[in-house]
Amino acid sequence: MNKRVRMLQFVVLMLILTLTAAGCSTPAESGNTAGGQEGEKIVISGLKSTDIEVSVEELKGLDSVTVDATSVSSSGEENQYTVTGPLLDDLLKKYGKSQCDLNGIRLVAGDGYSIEVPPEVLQSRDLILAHTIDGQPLDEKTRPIRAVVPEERAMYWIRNLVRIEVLEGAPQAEVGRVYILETLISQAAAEDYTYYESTDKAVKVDELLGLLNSDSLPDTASFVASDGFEKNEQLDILSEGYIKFTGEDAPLFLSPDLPKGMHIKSIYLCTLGDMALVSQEKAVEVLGTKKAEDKEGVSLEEIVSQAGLTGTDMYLLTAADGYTVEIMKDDIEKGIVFRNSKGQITVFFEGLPKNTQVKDFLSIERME
Ligand SMILES: Nc1nc2c(c(=O)[nH]1)N[C@H]1C(S)=C(S)[C@@H](COP(=O)(O)O)O[C@H]1N2
Ligand SMILES: [Mo]
Repeated sequence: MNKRVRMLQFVVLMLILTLTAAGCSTPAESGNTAGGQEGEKIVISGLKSTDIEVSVEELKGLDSVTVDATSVSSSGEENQYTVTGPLLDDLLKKYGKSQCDLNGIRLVAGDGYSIEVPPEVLQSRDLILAHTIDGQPLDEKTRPIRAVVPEERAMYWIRNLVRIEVLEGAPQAEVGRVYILETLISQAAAEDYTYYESTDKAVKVDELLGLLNSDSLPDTASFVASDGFEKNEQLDILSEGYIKFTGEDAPLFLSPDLPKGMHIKSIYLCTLGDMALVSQEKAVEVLGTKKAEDKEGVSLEEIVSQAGLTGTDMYLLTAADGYTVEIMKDDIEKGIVFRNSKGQITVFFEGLPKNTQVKDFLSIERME
């Protein structure tokens, strides 16, 4: 009985396959992998003055490598794959470029996922433009190409790769002002945000950026999470999302419109051109605390140096209500940053006059 049912299923399946194949207008040409779709291509921008289109056919014609690679997701889940495809570097060579000379690339998928691959990764790893995985053509959500970067986390292994943007590599600006993320967030309108089963509080990134009142925001922001994870993201993408500041993984960048893989968990540091944002709460986790009189908090000196704000004789500290205090370089080490009983992030200087204490501590900047 069971056998006959399966036989019947097989016959029906074959019939469907035959009919579907017969319905196709153009017969597959030789050399076209079964299941491959005609006209599949990727676009490369930033290499020449105009975009370059590279067909999957063309990629299959290049020398290819086949390697066993393990992908590791952000949650630690591991998957083994045997991937086949040309190296990005071999493709670049056709245009007189080399992967290790690039200042970064952005891989863009058709499903809204995208990720920047930094120069350090480009210099030390192979990037395979996989057209075949485990001996099979790619499935619907993975084609036309999956980028595979063996030894690097799966966030770079982008499925449904449709575009490679060669980036210019923005010159690294020196940080001149450091904001405390919690105080900045307290100045924005909090909204309820339901994430999985819990409803937490979130603010719009766009509103936060507005509070920075900078007339020259960069194109990209660099993040460091409290577990050491690093990632760059485009401001255009960030502007569409939220920072969830309560509950699981906070401070968490997320957006209802973005694939989950683009969320950034436990943000410790965010650098935006000549500005840096630091989470006091994550700084406590990363740097630990010290005591000054009856207060316990993170060393201001350490925050300033982690954010890259150095080399000045005088600093200006600003509170959310506009209160300011000037502090000499040598006194910075006396400062600790803590959350007071009212929940305000506060900076306190051991041994300095009481009016140097700044409640709702918003920022510290270099004074010229
Ligand atoms: N197109 C596309 N590619 C993607 C993603 C995505 O959402 N869309 N997620 C990335 C992330 S964050 C991870 S961890 C891996 C998951 O890959 P796996 O299914 O092979 O484990 O795919 C990466 N590639
Ligand atoms: Mo991921």
